Amino acid sequence: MIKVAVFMGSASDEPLMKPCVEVLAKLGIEYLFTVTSAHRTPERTERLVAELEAQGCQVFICAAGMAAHLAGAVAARTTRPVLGVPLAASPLSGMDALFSTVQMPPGFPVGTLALDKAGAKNAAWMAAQILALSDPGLAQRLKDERAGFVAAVEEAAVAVEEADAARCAGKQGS
Ligand code: RP5
Repeated sequence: MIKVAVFMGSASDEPLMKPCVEVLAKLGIEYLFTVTSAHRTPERTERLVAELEAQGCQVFICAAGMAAHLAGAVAARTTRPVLGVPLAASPLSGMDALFSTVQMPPGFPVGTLALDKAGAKNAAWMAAQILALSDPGLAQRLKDERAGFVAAVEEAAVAVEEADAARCAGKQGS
């Protein structure tokens, strides 16, 4: 069953949004990754939200650049959580998409993540955390992934400290 829908305003957004579905796949979350536009295909967007909601989709992730109204348009049609990823797709470097995505009227929130790939990844992590509230197996997988992040930082710290110690020892010896 599709648990998360990942919408992009254009196929040109795919390179920035691929990391989102890679995280969902890694966590074993079923998703739909597709293109639909608030402006170019408003009827398709409306139909997709209704159909996916009826099928049990729990979270909608919406990414768009420029006048990025996709997340807001989806938030207008569902009370399920909507996460927005603003994309830098214009000479305004994403400020246009950020403001369009984040500035929603009260009662129609869009949980807005960072721009581009960082936001794409965190939208998937956030969706997973929402789903994990009612999925103990997923909650455990998230804890395991966190442990992996901790181990990676600790390994990096040891590597940097050892390299620095070797550099200092080299200087003293010369
Ligand atoms: C937005 O306009 C899309 O999300 C994309 O970021 C941007 C440009 O779209 P294309 O002209 O490349 O289709 O709606």
